[in-house]
Amino acid sequence: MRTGRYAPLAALATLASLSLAEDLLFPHMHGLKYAEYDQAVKLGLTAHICKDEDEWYGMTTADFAKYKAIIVPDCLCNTSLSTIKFLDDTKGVWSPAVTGNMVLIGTDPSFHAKYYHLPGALAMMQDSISLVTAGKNGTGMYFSLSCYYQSNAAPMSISALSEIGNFQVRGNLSHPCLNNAHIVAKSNVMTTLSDENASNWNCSVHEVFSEYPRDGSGGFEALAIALNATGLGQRSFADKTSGIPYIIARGATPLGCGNSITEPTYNEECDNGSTNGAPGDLCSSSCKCLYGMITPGVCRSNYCRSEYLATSKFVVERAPVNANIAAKQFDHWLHTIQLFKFPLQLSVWDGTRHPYGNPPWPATEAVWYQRDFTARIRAV
Ligand SMILES: *[C@@H]1O[C@H](CO)[C@@H](O)[C@H](O)[C@H]1NC(C)=O
Ligand SMILES: *[C@@H]1O[C@H](CO)[C@@H](O)[C@H](O)[C@H]1NC(C)=O
Ligand SMILES: *[C@@H]1O[C@H](CO)[C@@H](O)[C@H](O)[C@H]1NC(C)=O
Ligand SMILES: *[C@@H]1O[C@H](CO)[C@@H](O)[C@H](O)[C@H]1NC(C)=O
Ligand SMILES: *[C@@H]1O[C@H](CO)[C@@H](O)[C@H](O)[C@H]1NC(C)=O
Ligand SMILES: *[C@@H]1O[C@H](CO)[C@@H](O)[C@H](O)[C@H]1NC(C)=O
Ligand SMILES: CC(=O)N[C@H]1CO[C@H](CO)[C@@H](O)[C@@H]1O
Repeated sequence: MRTGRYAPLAALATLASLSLAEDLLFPHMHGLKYAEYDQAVKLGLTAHICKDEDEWYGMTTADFAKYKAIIVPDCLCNTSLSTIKFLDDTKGVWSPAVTGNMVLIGTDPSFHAKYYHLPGALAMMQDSISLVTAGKNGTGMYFSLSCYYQSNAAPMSISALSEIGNFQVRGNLSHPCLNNAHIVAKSNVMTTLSDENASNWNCSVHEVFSEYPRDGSGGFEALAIALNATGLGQRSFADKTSGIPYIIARGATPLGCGNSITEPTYNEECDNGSTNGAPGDLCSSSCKCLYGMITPGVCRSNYCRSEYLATSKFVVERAPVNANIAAKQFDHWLHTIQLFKFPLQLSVWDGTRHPYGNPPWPATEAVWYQRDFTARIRAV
C-alpha cells in the first residue's frame, strides 16, 4: 500500500528535523546576549537566538517543542512588562510545548553577573539551565522575572504564564532588601548554587511568589526562599525553616521528599523513598503522583501507559479532536490533558456535559472516571 511505503520516510523526516534544532531557544529581547547565554555555552549547550521578534511570533508549537528548553533571560533588571509582551502575546502557542522542567526566578542574575561579577549569579543561571534541560518530558523553560514586578506591593498574576497555571508575585521588598536566601530543593544536576552565593546581592530578591500551581505531576515546588520573610506567600519547609519562595521549579526534589513519609504540609502527594521517580513507580522525584492523587499517600495507577505517545500527539498539536474512548482509556486521557494543562470540554456518552476549566481538577473526580462509560473529549 502506498501509505505503508511512505510512512517510514515521513517518520525519518520528522526525526531529521528534530535533530536539527539547537538545545536552547532564546527570544530576541533587544538582540542582546545576556549572561544566561554565556552560561549555557559553558555548559556545552548550543543555542539559537531569534534574530528579531517576528521570528518568535512566527513559530508554531511544534517549533518550540524541538528545543530542550526556552530561556527567557534576565533583561538586566528591566522594569517594564512591555519587554515580555511577546511572551504574553504568544502564550497559546509556546505553552503547550513546555511540558518539561521549569525554573521561574524572582530576581535578576544577568544584572548581578554583568555589573557585579557575582559568582552566585553565575551559579544560579548555571544550575537553573541545567535543571530545565535535564527533564525527559518535553521542552523546559527558564524564565527570569527580572525586575518587572518589583514595585508591585499587591500580588499580580504573571499573565504570560496563565496557560500553565495561576502564578502570583509581589514586590516592594527593598525596605530593607531581602538578602538571606535559602535553598529548599535539590537535584543532582544542580551543583553550584548555595545559600551563601545566592545571598547578599544587594538585593537578592526582587519578586516573591504568593501563589503557584502545586498539585500533580505538573506542579511546582519552592527552590529558593527569602529566609524568614513574612507576609503573603510565607510557607514552612521540611528543614523547619520558613520564608517566601522567590525561585520556584518543576522537576526538582523538595527537602524532605525521599524520606518515605508522605507530608501533605510540604505539598507531598506521595513519598516512596529511594524509588521516587524510578521507572514503574507512581510517585515522581518531586513527590507528586504521576497520574493523579486519590488521597495523600495513594496515587492513581496508569493502566494505559503504552498508548501515551499515540494520544499525546493531538495534545501537543492542540488540534481539535473528537474521540470516542473506552472507559479504561479515560484515565490516560485525563492524565495526558492534565499534563499538558489543556482547557477542555468533556461530554460523557449519555450526552451529559462536564465543562472543565484548567486542571488540576479536584481529587473527587477520581471517583467517576472509573465508571464504565465512553466519553468524548475535545481540546478547546
Ligand atoms: C526595558 O525594556 C523596555 C522595552 O522592552 C525599554 O524600552 C526600556 O528602555 C528598558 N528599560 C531599562 C531600564 O532597561
Ligand atoms: C557557591 O557556594 C558553594 C558552597 O558554598 C560552592 O561550593 C560553590 O563553588 C559556589 N559557587 C560559585 C560559583 O561560587
Ligand atoms: C512598600 O513597603 C513599605 C515598607 O515595608 C511600606 O511602608 C509601603 O507602604 C509599601 N507600599 C505599598 C504600596 O504597600
Ligand atoms: C552592595 O552595596 C554596597 C554599597 O553600595 C557596595 O559597597 C557592595 O559592593 C555591594 N555588594 C554587592 C555584592 O553588590
Ligand atoms: C531566621 O529565623 C530563625 C528562627 O527564628 C533564626 O534562628 C535564624 O537566625 C534566622 N536567620 C536569619 C538569616 O535571619
Ligand atoms: C508508591 O507510592 C504510591 C503512593 O503512596 C503507592 O500508591 C504505590 O503503590 C507505591 N509504589 C509504587 C511502585 O508505585
Ligand atoms: C509525568 C510524566 O510523564 N513523567 C515521565 C517523565 O519521563 C520519565 C522518563 O522518560 C517517565 O518515566 C515519567 O513517567
